[in-house]
Amino acid sequence: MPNTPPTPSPRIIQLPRIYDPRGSLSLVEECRQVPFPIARVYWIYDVPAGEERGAHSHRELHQLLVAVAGSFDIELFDGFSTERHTLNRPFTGLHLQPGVWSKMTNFSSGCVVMSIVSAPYDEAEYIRDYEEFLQIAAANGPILNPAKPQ
Ligand code: T46
Repeated sequence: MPNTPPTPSPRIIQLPRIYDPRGSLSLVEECRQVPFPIARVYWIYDVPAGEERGAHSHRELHQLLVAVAGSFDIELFDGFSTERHTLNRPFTGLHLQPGVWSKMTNFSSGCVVMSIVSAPYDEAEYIRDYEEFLQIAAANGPILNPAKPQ
């Protein structure tokens, strides 16, 4: 069996890293590393051990998630396929698209998740009901692997 490396996910975005003897610096710029206009930034921290976050989807919102400290796991589901990622580098972002159900688990102690997003906060934009999500997902069609036969 050939030892082929996994295909890199198009959702994983490597950010610039600038290092020198004083330490490292990473950055994001609108419409460059972040493939959408930036309207808001929020961050998640002090997550108790074993706690889960997310478990919802968005109608229109694009996000770039970065574990700026520590690590967490995220599971993505578009109604057709599932993808799992571990974010554990302050120079690696995950592009979370609208129409994808995401669940975040396994937060390490001291984890800080920064999320750069495309619109101001609007609760009406969330899909928190799983049955509603499944209906919308069926109508949307595959998002994570659009070329995969249904
Ligand atoms: C997402 C995942 C990855 C606000 O008032 N303004 C904000 O900008 C945000 C993000 C949240 N809130 C309020 C809404 C809730 O009353 O903060 C409370 C906690 O939000 P939520 O339960 O949605 O948190 P998470 O961690 O489950 O989800 C968050 C984002 O809300 C969501 O967009 O995709 O992180």
